[in-house]
Amino acid sequence: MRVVDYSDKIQGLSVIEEFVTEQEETSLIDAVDKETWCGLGISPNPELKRRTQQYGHLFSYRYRKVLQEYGPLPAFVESTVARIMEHKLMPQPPNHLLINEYNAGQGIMPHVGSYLSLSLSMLSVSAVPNSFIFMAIADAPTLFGPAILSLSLLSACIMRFSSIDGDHTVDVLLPRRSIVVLSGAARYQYKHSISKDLIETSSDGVTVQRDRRVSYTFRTIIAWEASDDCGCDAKARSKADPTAPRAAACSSQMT
Ligand SMILES: O=C(O)CCC(=O)C(=O)O
Repeated sequence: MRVVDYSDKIQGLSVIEEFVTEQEETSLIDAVDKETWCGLGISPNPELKRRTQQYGHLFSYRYRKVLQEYGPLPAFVESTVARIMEHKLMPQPPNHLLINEYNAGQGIMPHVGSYLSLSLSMLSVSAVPNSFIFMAIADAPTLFGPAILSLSLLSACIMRFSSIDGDHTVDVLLPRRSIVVLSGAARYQYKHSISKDLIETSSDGVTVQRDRRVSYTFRTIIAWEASDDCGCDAKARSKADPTAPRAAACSSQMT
């Protein structure tokens, strides 16, 4: 394992390379390929334009809330979760695992990881308070805890981080079998996205040839339902007090 610390570019952002071995990658892929995928017209979450699986809890993109507790995360992910906790990458064990599959032409639109809000009628629609401080002010709990992790399997990709005030963009290489850790500003003050391109070139000239990519995203659900306060004045808020962890941003998960 090798930690690549991006905190000089974005506070709270790091990538741990070789987080899982090749053998572990194969078992993680075999495990999900035996399970049922949803998305692309298949329930739950038929509206998603890529295939997904959820474990621990079922989050509905349509209703913007957690609908069901499935139970503990599956056994095939136990050793990965143990490693996450051993390295103190999350303050609390994850209770939600989202698996995304990206094939040719599939990516994910810019969104803040604190909230998976969606409107079916628009591609980029909603934003929410996303800090504990702001939660108290707005009485609007966020759904997920302060660290979000995503493990890249089968393919590398470039994740683009764009500050919610639009002033700063950083492209980060997520190598195959690495895990990216989003906390602090990376988690609350930046949107992240992945392009649909099969050949991606980052702003600093790194080129990635994408293949089928499967990501395991680990989160801790802290509330089942988020506020309807869409926080559309997020930009104004973050400009007003850029140091406070209270920025919100528009999010979209539709692609
Ligand atoms: O695929 C990834 O690594 C990120 C997934 C993600 O950001 C999400 O599903 O919200």
